Amino acid sequence: MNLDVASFKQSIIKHLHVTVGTDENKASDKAWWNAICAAVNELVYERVTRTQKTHFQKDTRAVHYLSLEFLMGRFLKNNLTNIGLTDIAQKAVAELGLDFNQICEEEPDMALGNGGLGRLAACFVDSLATLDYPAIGYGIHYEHGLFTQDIQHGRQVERPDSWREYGNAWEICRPESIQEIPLYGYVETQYDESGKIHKEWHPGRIIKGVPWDIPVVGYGANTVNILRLWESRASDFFNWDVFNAGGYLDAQVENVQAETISKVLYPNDNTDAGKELRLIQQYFFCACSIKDIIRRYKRAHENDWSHFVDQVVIQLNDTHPAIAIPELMRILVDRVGLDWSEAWSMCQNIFAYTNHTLLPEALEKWSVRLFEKVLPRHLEIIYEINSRFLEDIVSQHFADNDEVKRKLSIIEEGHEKMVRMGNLSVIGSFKVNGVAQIHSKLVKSDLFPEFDQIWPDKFTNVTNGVTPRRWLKSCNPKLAKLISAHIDADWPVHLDKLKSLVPLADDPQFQQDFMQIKLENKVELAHVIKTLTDVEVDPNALFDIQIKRLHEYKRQQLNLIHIMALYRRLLQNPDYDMPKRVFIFGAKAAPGYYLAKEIIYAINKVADRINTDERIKDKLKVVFLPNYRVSLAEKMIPAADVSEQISLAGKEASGTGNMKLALNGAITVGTLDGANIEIAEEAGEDNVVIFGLDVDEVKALQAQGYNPWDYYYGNEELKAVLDWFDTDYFTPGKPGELSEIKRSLLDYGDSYLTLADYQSYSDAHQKVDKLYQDKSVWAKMAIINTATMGKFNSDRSIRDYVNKIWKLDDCNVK
Ligand code: F58
Repeated sequence: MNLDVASFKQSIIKHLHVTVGTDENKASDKAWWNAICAAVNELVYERVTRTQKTHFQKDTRAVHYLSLEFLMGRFLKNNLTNIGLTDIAQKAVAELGLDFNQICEEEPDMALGNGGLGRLAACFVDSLATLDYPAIGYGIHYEHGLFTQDIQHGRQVERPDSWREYGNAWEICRPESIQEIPLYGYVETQYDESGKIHKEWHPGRIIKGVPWDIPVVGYGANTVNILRLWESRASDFFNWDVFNAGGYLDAQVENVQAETISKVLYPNDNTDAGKELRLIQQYFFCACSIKDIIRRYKRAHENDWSHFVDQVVIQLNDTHPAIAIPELMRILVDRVGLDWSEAWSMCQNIFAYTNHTLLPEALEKWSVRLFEKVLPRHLEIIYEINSRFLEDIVSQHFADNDEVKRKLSIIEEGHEKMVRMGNLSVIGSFKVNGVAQIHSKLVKSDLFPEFDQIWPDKFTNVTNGVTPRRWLKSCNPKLAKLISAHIDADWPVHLDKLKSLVPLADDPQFQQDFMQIKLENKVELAHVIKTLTDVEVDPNALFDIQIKRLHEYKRQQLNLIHIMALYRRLLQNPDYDMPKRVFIFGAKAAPGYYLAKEIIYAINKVADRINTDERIKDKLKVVFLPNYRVSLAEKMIPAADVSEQISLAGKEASGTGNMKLALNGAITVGTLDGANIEIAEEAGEDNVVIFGLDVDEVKALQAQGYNPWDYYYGNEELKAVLDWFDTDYFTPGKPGELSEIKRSLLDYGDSYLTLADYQSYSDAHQKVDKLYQDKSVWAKMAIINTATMGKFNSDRSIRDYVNKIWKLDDCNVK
């Protein structure tokens, strides 16, 4: 980047005056932050235009990534990193007498997602731009992203998130590309002169979709793609009718309803909300996006549809955008006038679907009744897709097997008829992928075995990845600098090059440098902990971190039980041999997930008791950091010694936090689940600590009949810890306040085999203690972890998508 400190400083001051409308004497940190963003945008916007012009001129094939969630986090540091301006900006800001890190704290996280799935989408758009692929992300411009979490008296309290209350520096409104979206109403069957049937949908409502574009700056900054997020508004044309009929107030009510669609992100992870508004959100953003795709296609090809499948590929991020399939059918058949088979063959060459979960409660279904009310024409189309599929394909492969037919049908028969979005997605897509090797295998063998029999080439794997720009270079600048001092500086785009660090793993000087940086990162995190929770922790202690959504299958309760066991051991024997340990949690629970919230409460109560117990001489500390989010992850991950990845085998599709932590030199304590398996393969078995049942053992135990009481009575320590939940030891004066956790593990059957894995988990931690006591052994393991995580670069994931699914060419933007 040909820009010097002086001119960047000038640009910031100019924007403070002309964009923010204030001056150096009055400016708050927020005003300075806005001015810096504007100075960055001056460079970014020009590249957006150039990128779009190049893609148009070269008439490139592009991927359209449809996702209900994009968990982008903050942009400023990331954009500076990607544009190559970090040093210059830091110097300019320092010369202005400001604290760069403090200014960066002014930026609210753009938290338009729940967890892994949304963050994956964010990493993918970063990689797509970095690798110069023509791509656009489509999603919803939620007014409120994921709720803010407060902890009050140990309990989670949700507050609305307002990431753009007073405007957001990074987005551009594009009123010229507004779309009108129909909803509700009825379908009329018409016949033309030749007797051909035509379906006319008379909607009961029209909603306006307003696009907001967020530039996505690739590393190296040639390509700047966009993320296009749709905001719902009342349609002018529709409201005029009501208004003219004298219904001013009614019109206002309709405005409110229309604007509700993009109001708020549903806060569930891994459960299906099943609410009307959620279906409308899904349709709203898919319909806007499909229209936008067609508008862009027509600019180059007018009404010649023969190149459409060559130019357009649409990736469905889970089943949430699956309604795009019948929507494209509707447009091609009802509007363009193509015949069914031609339209269907186009759809089947355009859509591809990524599955992110096997949990039954997360597999989306919509009641036929609801569908008929909201999207009557789409329901007809789905019925038609289904009957053709069952007649032409299923009967060919499974003759008269009614049971298979029932299972593969898009419509689930029963007390209430349901539309199965998973089946629709598989039938309407040319490729279906899981997100880690084991998960993709289970998608084929357990979730969709008959579909795999029909279309064996349809199913594939693309192991997830994370962007090393945000998750190493930008969040851990000291480690990034150390790495660049030893290997080619282009490792952020060729992450496999980290392998050249392997020989340094035995080098005492490198070990010392590496661990010194880890210590400095821990000192910084200790400050954050003190600020947020008032707990003091020793940076020399082992920092053990579990950060992810709170869910029973992720088993934060296993971690908690083990912490209680350590505490008990220390109380029984004050000389119990273990290194000083700090256990750190970050997790939001879905607001309606009762047990998850109880687990948060229990962690906090146990933390209070342990942290104030002088008998254990600070050997053990427990911290629950409130409001876990991307920007907090960026502070926690560089400081982790141990990464907790302890889901029940077969339940975590992949995980991506596991990759970020290992990349930053944390040792994984994990089950053979999701991407942990591939992390262990890459790092080598000696450099991770694996415990617990594997997928086959889980299945065998469940088949034989799992009885958690056997483990309770069979393990004296486990029994004592579980019984502790019934006392008032952690909740003085309130015995039994934590009992629900014990009940879930014993009386309600322990669905995620926590007790079965307990002993093995405890043994794994004893192994960790031993390893940590030898500083050189630990340093070597940590370095090897960083050095071998090259595979988990999201650039590699994107290249896999390109080669296996999207078949795109990269496009150089000058
Ligand atoms: C996650 N899914 C998987 N879903 O659980 C995780 O293993 C995987 O690494 C990640 O996707 C990326 O592939 C996930 O985050 C959700 O949050 C959905 C949000 C909408 C409702 C249903 C769950």
